[in-house]
Amino acid sequence: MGLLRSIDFSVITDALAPTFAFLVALPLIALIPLIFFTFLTLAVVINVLSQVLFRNPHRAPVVFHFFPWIGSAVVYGMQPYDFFEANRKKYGDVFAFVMCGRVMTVYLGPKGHEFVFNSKLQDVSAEEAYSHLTTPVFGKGVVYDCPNHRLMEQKKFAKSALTKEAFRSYVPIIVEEVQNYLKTSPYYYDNDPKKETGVADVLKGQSQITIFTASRTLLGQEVRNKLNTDFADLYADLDKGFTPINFVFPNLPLPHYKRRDNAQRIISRTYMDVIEKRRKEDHVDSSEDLVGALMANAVYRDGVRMTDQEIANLLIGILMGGQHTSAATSSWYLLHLGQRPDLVEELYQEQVRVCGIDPITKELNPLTYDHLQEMPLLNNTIKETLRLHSPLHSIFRKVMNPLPVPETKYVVPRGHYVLVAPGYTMMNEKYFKHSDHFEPKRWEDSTIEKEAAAAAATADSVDYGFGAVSKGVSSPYLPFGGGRHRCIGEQFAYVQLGTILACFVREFKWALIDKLPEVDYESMITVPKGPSDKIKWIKRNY
Ligand code: X2N
Repeated sequence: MGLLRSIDFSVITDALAPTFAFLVALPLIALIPLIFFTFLTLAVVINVLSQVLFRNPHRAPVVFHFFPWIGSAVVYGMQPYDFFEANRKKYGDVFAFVMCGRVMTVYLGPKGHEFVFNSKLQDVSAEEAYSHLTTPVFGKGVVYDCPNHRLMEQKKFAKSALTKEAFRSYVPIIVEEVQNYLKTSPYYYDNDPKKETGVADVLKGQSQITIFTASRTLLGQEVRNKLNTDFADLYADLDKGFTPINFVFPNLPLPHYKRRDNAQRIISRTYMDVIEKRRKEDHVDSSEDLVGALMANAVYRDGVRMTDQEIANLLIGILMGGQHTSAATSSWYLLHLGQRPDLVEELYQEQVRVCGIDPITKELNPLTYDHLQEMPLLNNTIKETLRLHSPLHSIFRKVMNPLPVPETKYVVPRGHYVLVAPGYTMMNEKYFKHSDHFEPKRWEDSTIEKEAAAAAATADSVDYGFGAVSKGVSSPYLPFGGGRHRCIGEQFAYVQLGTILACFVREFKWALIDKLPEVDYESMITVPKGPSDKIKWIKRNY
């Protein structure tokens, strides 16, 4: 026994301890993924069984999905229109799908437009669907972070800056901004007067042109001048907060969320400084730009005045909305026209016919707002681009009260969402012949498209507080939505997009380098997927 006692076992156990510890721990370490996969498998099995076993006759059929919570998010997120088409074939125009914990009831086609855009205010809510995404980007108290009656008046205030007179003053400003950009941009003349041809990255170029033209016309020279400084980087930070990930996960403790919040504070502070400076200098002109109009008019019907912070936040929201949509749409029309040099020539001839050539300088006369109203091919090019590339592929509302789905026995329960996709209808062979062809002339007089759109538009109108909008929203062509949330930017968009296109047609001939790019549905707006969004341009010498 003495011998045993004298041997120091601790030497042995110390040496073996780590191995023992590992051996003991091994099942523990393996245990965690084991638990996880067991749980996941169980969740999947329960989820699958529940879909197979239970079918609630009062609910729209739910698209089959393996994973709870995620649901069909990935297949929807990558190709929403294919997803809609595949499920329309299985279930018809009304079906539901799970997307990141939300149950979305889709109603496709013109009846779906009516169902979602004209549902009663108390039954569906855009604020509940969008505010978590838009409020951190725009700021508080505006758009979807206020009662709907306030939004209706904010839209009225903003529209007071979007008059014909305002547009008349915006056209030469947009021309100047585009020409200045083309002269200096590395994608175009790159400050080299001898440069006659080059390759341009369309989406990047149009994003720049859009922000310069929209800021200069709507926010004025003070803000436009800041875009040449590192202030522009703040827009990029804010922009990165406006993505589908933020729609799914609105606030994560990640750097890009902090940069978004920081950018919102600095940009809105900058806009408030401009407002205070103009007020101090007694320079408040409601017809100068959007800033002037809001400073002069932003008093609600009940006498409450919008604060400077709210005015600044509304400016951020409007410019953010207009930025993505116009940058995408002008990118798409340049890319489509890159395959149609015949149309570019006809657009040039339209410029010559409508604006005329100065007999002395032999140059085209400067473009005016009134000229734009006389250019059917130019405007139909924009119209056709929006038909094929509706900037928003899905519009959502949260259901606040049980919502019966017309012509079905389904009721959408409170807490679910409804989804409408005018973009799907506009690309449907049933409503547009050769729907996948880019054909601006389909909108010329005496075509069925023109009549269909006109018929829907003549239906009587209704005023939600920001001007008359068409009551009927069952037109197959609704790129600007409908109902109380209808877009107020349509006229501005046509002036901005029309002027930019006229500048390009006068300055260049161009062609696609590659084939037409795929559509990237994974960003907020349907943008061309790089890197094939390039054009080769040549300076037009006559
Ligand atoms: C994770 C596929 O990507 O595997 F801006 F004053 C200003 C627009 C809101 C779009 C929501 C979800 C996509 C999941 C993909 C103003 C001018 C507006 C109107 C799944 C794997 C903003 C969210 C996009 C869900 C699609 C809200 C805009 N006129 N601008 N998996 O707009 O009006 C404004 C209004 C929204 C969305 C989505 C996925 C007024 C993936 C891949 C990944 N969507 N999305 N505006 N998904 N994956 C605006 C409406 C307002």
